[in-house]
Amino acid sequence: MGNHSSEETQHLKLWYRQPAGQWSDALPIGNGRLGGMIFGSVAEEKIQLNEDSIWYGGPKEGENPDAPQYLPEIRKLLFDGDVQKATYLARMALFSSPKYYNPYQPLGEMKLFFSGLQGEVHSYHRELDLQTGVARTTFKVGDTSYSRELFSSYPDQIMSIHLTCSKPGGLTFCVNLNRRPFEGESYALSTDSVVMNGECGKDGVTFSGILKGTASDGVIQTIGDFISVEGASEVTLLFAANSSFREPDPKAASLMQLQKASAYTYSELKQRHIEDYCSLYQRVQFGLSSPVEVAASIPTDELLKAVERGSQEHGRMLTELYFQYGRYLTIASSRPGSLPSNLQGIWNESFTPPWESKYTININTQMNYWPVEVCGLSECHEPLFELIDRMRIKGRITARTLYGCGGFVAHHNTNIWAETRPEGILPTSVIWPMGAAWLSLHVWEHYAYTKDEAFLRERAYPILKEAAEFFVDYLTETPDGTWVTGPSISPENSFLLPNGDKGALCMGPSMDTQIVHALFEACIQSSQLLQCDAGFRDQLSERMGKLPQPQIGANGQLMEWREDYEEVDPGHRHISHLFALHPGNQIDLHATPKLAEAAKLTLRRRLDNGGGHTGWSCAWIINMFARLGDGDSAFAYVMNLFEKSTYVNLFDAHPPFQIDGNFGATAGIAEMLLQSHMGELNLLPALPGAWETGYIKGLRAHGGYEVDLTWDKGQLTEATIHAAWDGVCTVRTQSPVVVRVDGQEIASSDGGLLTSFEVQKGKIYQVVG
Ligand code: FUC
Repeated sequence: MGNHSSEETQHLKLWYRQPAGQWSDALPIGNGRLGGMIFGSVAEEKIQLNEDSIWYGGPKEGENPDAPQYLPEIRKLLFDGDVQKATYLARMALFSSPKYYNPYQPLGEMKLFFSGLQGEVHSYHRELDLQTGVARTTFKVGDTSYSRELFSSYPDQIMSIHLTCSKPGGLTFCVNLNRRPFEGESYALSTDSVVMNGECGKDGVTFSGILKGTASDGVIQTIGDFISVEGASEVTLLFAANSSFREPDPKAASLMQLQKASAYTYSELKQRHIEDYCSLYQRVQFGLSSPVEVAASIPTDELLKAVERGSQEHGRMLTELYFQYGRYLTIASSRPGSLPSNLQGIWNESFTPPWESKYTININTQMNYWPVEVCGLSECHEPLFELIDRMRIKGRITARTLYGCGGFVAHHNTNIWAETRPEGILPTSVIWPMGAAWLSLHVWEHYAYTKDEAFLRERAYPILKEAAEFFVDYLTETPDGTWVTGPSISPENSFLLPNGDKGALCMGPSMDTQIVHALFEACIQSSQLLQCDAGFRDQLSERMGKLPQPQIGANGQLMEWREDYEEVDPGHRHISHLFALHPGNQIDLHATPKLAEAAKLTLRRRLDNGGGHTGWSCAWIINMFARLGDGDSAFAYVMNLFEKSTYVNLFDAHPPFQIDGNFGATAGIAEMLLQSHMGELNLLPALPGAWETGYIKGLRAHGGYEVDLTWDKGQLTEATIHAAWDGVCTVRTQSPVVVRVDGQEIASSDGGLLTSFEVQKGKIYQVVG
């Protein structure tokens, strides 16, 4: 995988000619744990700060103790069609107390007040360089140049701000840390450091952030709770923050990190950051033949405006940038040792953020992790696995208390404490026992991409097995002999009953059955690979045979529920019953064409009724069209996302900001170019007409493959497949190909579209169109 030269990648920056006017213009940096939003203001700079473990309040239990008593009655009412009464009872007997989780909150703000920056500012430029993970603000006052460089370092666990001025001694400013509301204290810790200590409510975490300054010359001292710098030419500020979630003494931990980081010069710290960041970021390169110099010359807000006006050429430039930005945001919000990225990644300015900025696990958290494997960021999946492992502990209690079942269960939300009880008050979302099952499929996906057998044995299989154990106990037999979930819902839609009543609670919504199917399948395959648990495997196979099959309804659509109900909102943002199409694989264009046709109609029906209006919903639709092999429609929704659901800093708009759309669309773009979920490498499965010429290098696929693709005039010119294991590789192409290794032809598709060939670990295979 060749590294592309800086001329070829100079356009991979978000940049602007003015400071951020509002939060969604500011630029995000992060090391998985410690995040900043940089405004780039000249005289009064603000960096809004986050640390991933700053959540309000402590862990809680709240499962409804009356659930087991009323569960059979609720199920019976649902089987009898009395949805209203079942819902009435479920609200009292199944919903939790307390009803809500507490929010993820900001750590605070760092503010810099500059003196002597009067005069006209010109040559202003602020940027985030995706090639290095470094943000920069530069400008001139008169003929003096100022520069500020910022990054959040994973190897050194600190945020660094480096300020320079072309005029010797030209930097005079003060800087402090603040938070509002603030239960805590801030004060000078020493002559060059200030500290902010705080706490997050009853049983919540305590935290400590420390800022330390170093100046090349001039005077540095503390005044009040400020660091004051007078007449310096070059200043480095290092910021560390920790909470009691990980560190028993957050202040000592922050001091220790600062002490270690201070042993390096600024340029060493920067080098260490760039090396670490590039080791992940540089694995994938992507180009759609945009003229690089032109792309580099257009500020990001203007690029977005050009796309909003419908320019496809600008759309291609933005697609390249947006795709790599999605990868950047993954690296910046999810690294081993951090929490998984939440509804806002790690970037949140509000003490009462939308949906508490938590983990919503009926689509959103899963979507955050769709791009990681295929986009070469497998390690960034780890925080999610760590959360799932912790959810097993609470999830066992929820399974037993609420349903009298073994295994572990979670509902549609979780939080820093890995809680699993039903959360919220809306009957359209609360009672949905599928959160753990869906999340568990991520460990299986990680195995599919890496073929890491130790991971399968030690991490993945125990999670999959325990998730499946719940359903062995929990599924209920219907009068027609199939086994279903319930009470549950189809997130977060409701249906119309023949008598005109509305309902959401039901038995056996289609999505649930599809998730159980995928979970049992993963568990069966894992136990075969590991040669263990034959008895349990047979039990799962037997149950799997009795799960309801996907049904086609009166409108030719896939049925969302067991009955062919009308939807209350036919354009609903969730298209849950297409789980089997994406991210599942029970429905496939080639393997199950009739169901794929029904899936297409289902999608069309949703869209004709206004679907896809939230950022994440639009992003899911890109992936679904990609699975249906419809590149032009997938492309239309990429453009739709840019036009309707993208802020100036390219954050996804639900609205407001929700990061899932960034990640979902990044995955969708990859899905248009490479798919491997059916055990074959499907090359350019949904290439849109608008992406006539291009390349992508370093994508990963099931089976441990690394794949580079180039295409021209809409046709594959060459695919390079790096095999990580011995085996048989099957490629699916849009037209016949030949396969070569070491210059020798070893296979050809003989006019067909599937080509199989033996591969050896470490060898590189050329597939030529
Ligand atoms: C689900 C979605 C909403 C939102 C929220 C965080 O409830 O239906 O659109 O994304 O999660």
